[in-house]
Amino acid sequence: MKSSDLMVKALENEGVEYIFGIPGEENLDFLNSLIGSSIRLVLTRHEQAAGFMAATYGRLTGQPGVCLSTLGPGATNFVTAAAYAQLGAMPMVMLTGQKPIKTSKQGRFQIIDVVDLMKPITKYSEQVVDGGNIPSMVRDAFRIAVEERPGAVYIELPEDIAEEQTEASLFDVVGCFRPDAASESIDQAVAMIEAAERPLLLIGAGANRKATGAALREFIDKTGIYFFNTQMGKGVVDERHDRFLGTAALSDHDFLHYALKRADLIINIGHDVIEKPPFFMEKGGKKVIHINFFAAHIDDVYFPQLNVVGDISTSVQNISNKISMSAERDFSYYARVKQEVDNRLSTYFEDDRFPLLPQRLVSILRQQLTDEDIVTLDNGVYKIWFARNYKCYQPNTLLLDNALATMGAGLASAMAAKMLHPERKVVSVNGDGGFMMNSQELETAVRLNLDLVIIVLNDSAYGMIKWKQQGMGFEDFGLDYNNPDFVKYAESFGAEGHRPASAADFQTILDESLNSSGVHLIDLPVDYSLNHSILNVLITESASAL
Ligand SMILES: Cc1ncc(C[n+]2csc(CCOP(=O)(O)OP(=O)(O)O)c2C)c(N)n1
Ligand SMILES: [Mg+2]
Repeated sequence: MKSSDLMVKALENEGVEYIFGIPGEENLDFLNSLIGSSIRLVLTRHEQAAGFMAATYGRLTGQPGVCLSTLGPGATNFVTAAAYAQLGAMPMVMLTGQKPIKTSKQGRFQIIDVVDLMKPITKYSEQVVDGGNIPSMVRDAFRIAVEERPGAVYIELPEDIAEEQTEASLFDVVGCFRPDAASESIDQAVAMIEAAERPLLLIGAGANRKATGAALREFIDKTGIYFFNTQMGKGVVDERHDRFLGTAALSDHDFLHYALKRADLIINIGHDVIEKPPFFMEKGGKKVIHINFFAAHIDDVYFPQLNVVGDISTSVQNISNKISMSAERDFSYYARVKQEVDNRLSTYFEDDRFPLLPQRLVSILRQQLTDEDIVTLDNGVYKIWFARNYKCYQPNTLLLDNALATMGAGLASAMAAKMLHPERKVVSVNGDGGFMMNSQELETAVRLNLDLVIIVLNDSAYGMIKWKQQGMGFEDFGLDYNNPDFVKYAESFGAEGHRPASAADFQTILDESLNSSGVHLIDLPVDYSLNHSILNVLITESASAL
């Protein structure tokens, strides 16, 4: 068999459904081998978007998403997506071509050492030097990509190897059960929780990777312990729960941080320090139990006293079964924090000023979407408003990146989410800056016949950095730009463009867009004038007074 045929068979063997990417001349044998395959090739208009789509596929399914590019320039365009998958713990396999490795025909034209380039930002980076190695390399790459902590892997298939014949045959895909935590660690966790006076539960990204919600809910209901989450841990437990304290979106001085100051123990489920830390440990301060698939990575701000390493859901179940919260605990401070947070989060939910406040956008979306519908975010200051104010009712229904926190991934992640969940509504919320970084994918979305609503928050600026600039007392400088006419821009791709003129108008347009087919872009003027006064000033003042 031709080695490129074997590569396609090996990917089919792994259950691959889609390959996202842009082939180059060096992938032409592989491309030809894809003819007649069950794998669907999804062409994008930039490799970065293909990488983001593959990573999101991995994030939502737990199985690696696969992306393809040519050598040199195509491969370098994967770099940001590789970092996104690697930091965000999303299983992803990148496959690129390379010039022939046995004989050189074109000198060093387009050749860079991609295997070395990818090493620091992947879990595995190798070149295929013989077609006979394809079965073991592919099997191993997929195993490594999904193994906790999941991430990006890279395989380079040079064009002379791709066209070679090979006798090799595939290996069966043999899964494995995740090990359970040792019972000693469960006993120690139970003892620490029982001895704590004001424990708090934190839910992080790791808890969103596997089904852990039911076990966690049972634990919370049984113990009455209050919980909060990180941005990537949103939705694991329904945020309408009466013990939910909120999402850690700001770095400090939010209500949550004051609640955290009172806690003597944090039970940390699935958070690791790659996601922006929701709290900082101090020597001699509160204790932390780290419950995750792997032991804690130690950092100056994170050095837990106990590791409970194993399947998260089973660990939580086992702790629930053994724990008895017999002593009376005074959770009244947490109850007050919850009351205050809930009141404040909804302050501007009905405010109809236009341009629209981000708080109002959050409330309109929450009203118009069902429990399962998905919102994806790019990176900008609205991410803080969504993380704090948008309540998730189900896991992975607010997809945001709080690990690499790159701009430009929002639209691609929405496209992948819609492909995987055609029955759900998907809304992609972007800043005008982040949207323009990969807006060419409007063509891909239209070509794929996706039903998508894309909201572009128009402030003609890199608003997030403006907000930071103001917070640091600097002069307003250097962050404004002009936008294209987004309505015409959308229309030129064959999408529908809308420009609301009032809050009511926006609600009508959103409703109509959600309930009709095709790609809808809504150019939404946004009012960021309260960002500084609320996020930097008001919250700090009122939270410290509580
Ligand atoms: C690729 C990349 N470049 C730069 C940044 C730094 N950065 C973070 S948010 C931001 C501005 C975002 O502007 P926009 O998308 O318009 O959102 P806004 O905050 O204005 O709503 C910048 C430059 C980043 N996170 N990623
Ligand atoms: Mg902006």
